[in-house]
Amino acid sequence: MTVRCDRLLLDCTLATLSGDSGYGLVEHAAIGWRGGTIVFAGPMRELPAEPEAFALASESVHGALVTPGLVDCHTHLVFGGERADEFEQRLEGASYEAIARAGGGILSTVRATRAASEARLLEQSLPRAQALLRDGVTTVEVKSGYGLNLETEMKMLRVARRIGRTLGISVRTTFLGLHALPPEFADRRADFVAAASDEWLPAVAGGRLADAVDAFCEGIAFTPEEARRFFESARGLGLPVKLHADQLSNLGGAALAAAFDGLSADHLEWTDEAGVEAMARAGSVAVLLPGSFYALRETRSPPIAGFREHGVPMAVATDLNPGTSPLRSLRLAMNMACTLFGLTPEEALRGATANAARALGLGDRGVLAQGRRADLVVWHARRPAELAYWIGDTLAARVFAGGAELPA
Ligand code: DI6
Ligand code: FE
Repeated sequence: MTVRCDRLLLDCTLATLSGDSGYGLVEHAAIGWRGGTIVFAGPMRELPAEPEAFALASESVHGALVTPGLVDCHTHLVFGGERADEFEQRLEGASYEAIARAGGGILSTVRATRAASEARLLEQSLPRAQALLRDGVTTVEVKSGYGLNLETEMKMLRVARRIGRTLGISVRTTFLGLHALPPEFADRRADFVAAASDEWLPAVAGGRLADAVDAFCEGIAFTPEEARRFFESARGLGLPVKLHADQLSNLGGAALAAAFDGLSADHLEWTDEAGVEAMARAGSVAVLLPGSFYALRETRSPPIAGFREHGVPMAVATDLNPGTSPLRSLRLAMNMACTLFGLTPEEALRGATANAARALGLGDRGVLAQGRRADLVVWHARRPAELAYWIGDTLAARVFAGGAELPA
């Protein structure tokens, strides 16, 4: 019996990313889907019928590269205002930590985010998600963390979900409950951690507003013990954890995330061998964020060789945020991961597709194969390495999410 597709693309150069390594390249390929699900991805000669009999609509893409829709698995793209003033201060020599300790940094964005109405926050945040989509991102993770009170955290998470519905892309939300200590809790750290863990987290989970939780474990933020307290509450509610770990110093964050079977540990510039081994045992994904490494002019690279050696899957994300990574292009993050961290273009593409999906706990996407979601991109490119190679501008020709073509 012939399976019929709604849409069939012919003459594709497919990078399926299926299998554990390699691009999964198939030349002279076709990909077809019905509803939101792929029903065929393979060589044209293996199509079970003539295209006209097999699909309601078929067309050639003339050899263009087709990949899974990109997945940006770590962003903070919902926020009020911007921090170009801090960019200027850093160029004059102020450090990120010094600006944060003086009440700027994250707290300055908290003030702007609290002050913004929900409609205004959506209006400010939507173009950032649109920029990602325009260059091939069909799934994006968005963290809260600029509210630091329940009302504003929930407002951020609702705005994130609305962005997904408005643009037709998938949005996964993460409750970043421990990001910074707000002024009303100054000198009351334990009370803040208790409120975030025992009151706000259950409320967010009860409202089904978060798919995971996250914390910022760092000298200028929260200790491993505080993060552990928060994670225990998340575990009790059945929510998976992610962690901003070992970005500016080694506090053992990677091992902490692994101890909670974390979906991922992110940043990881200072992660040591024990942290890498713990992640390998737990199956946690190493999310690399070269945008903040670049913007802060960091010099210590994450332990890429160790991740490779121990088989820790690596993902690449933008960390799109107003302070340390005002980066609105996942492809540029892929380029930076190659140039700054030494990833191969193949690792960068796997890191923005299959491994990024894994960092979000999503088993239905990130590769092109029968049964997976029909999230895919047709590129103005023929070789997969071009995606990490070209710098600036967009390269996506057509973007399909859940089988539907999205307006450019
Ligand atoms: N790590 C980061 O890179 C961002 N948050 C975090 O926990 C920075 C957020 C900001 O500076 O606004
Ligand atoms: Fe971040």
